[in-house]
Amino acid sequence: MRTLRSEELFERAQKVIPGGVNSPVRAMRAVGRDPLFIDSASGAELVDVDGNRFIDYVCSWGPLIAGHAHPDVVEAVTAAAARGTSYGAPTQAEVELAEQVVSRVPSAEMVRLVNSGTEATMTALRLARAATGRDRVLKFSGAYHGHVDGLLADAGSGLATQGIPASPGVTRGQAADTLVCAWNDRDGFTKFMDASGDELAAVIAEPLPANMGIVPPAVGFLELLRERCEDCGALLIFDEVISGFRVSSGGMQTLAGVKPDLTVLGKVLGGGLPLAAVAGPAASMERLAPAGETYQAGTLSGNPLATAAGLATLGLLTQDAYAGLEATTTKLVTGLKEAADDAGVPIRLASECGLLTVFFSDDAVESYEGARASDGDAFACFHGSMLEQGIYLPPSQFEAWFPSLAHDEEQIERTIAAAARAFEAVAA
Ligand code: KE4
Repeated sequence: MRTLRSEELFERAQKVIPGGVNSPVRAMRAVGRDPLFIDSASGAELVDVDGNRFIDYVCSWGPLIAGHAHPDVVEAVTAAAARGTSYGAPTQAEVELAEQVVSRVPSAEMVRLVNSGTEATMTALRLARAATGRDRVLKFSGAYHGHVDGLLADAGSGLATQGIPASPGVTRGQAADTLVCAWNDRDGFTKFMDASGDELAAVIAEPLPANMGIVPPAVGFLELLRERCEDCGALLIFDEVISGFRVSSGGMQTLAGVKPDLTVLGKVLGGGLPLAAVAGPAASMERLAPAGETYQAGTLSGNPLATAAGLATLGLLTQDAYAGLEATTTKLVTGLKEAADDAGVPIRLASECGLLTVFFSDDAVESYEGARASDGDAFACFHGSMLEQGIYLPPSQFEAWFPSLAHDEEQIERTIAAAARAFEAVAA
């Protein structure tokens, strides 16, 4: 079958798939262009259906920390597939993967594997409500925890406010149990917890927010969440779907030295196949059926292909690998800052090992409000210039670049050289 061109495929796709894509951000609407259809990828490189080659910094939005089509991952998945793709029965690989999570993630004594980050956060909330007998949860504006109805809630006006539906189809009742507080707002969070903390089943946070761009926690903020949840009996849930196994082997909770009550994991854990997880102390996790009464299930949960990809990926994440990823991230951040300075373009850079965001802003970005104040036109201009130069960046200011173990010296240098020209285009 002849491979069609992106624009032909997109035209066809829009007739049979809403918006022509199976996940909104892929449509590239935020940067005012149509999506590229990808034909293949290897290492740090993507090839689109028109044969254009790109250095990839989306990497499937985080899962491909070892790069595309890593031989170890391909071999593991191929071998697993040859033995059967799904049994609907327990397998050794699920036990081994759960043991790997327990050995890496400080808060994990037990693990339930599911198929997506959304399923994992939904399960974590249900566990917290079952454990506390309380209904309400608090999230932070700008954080994304998957498309769980109750978490698609926007902040109203003011401080920690009752959630309002952030999407048609989410009922006021579903949003009403979600409170929304500004990220890094110590006073707002403290005031709310003083007044109503004992009504909360959980506080859920990305300990290193990456869905408003990277907006690190202010010094002491994660400790404040921990302390106040302890005081009021709410569970602290860290959504480490992005930061887990990326910023360090034990995720952000290891870097920050703050242990949550439940951890949500995904992306890297599945190595590019559908796999996510909820992890936590046995006392909490054994509430899940069939050990306990809290129901949760999934036909393909822990399936052999995804667990094979996950085990192969985790096997590549040695301390040397993290040191290399850290070095790559630092080289990128340093080069991008210099290139922007040379072009006279004001940016703010936020990063941790394995991820970074370039905000087109002259002010510090410490909250979602700050991220939204960034210059979207400058971002779109930069993104377009980088794409033209063969650099494939996340098509949204509110996402992160995901360098991988596969990004080599030459590709980093090429990226920085392209950025110098792209910043010049922004400045023009
Ligand atoms: P999924 O249901 O998409 O597997 O995971 C949801 C999720 C949960 N928690 C965090 C912190 C997440 O970042 C995500 C999903 N991340 C987005 C990108 N920021 C996925 C990309 C997409 O939606 O297409």
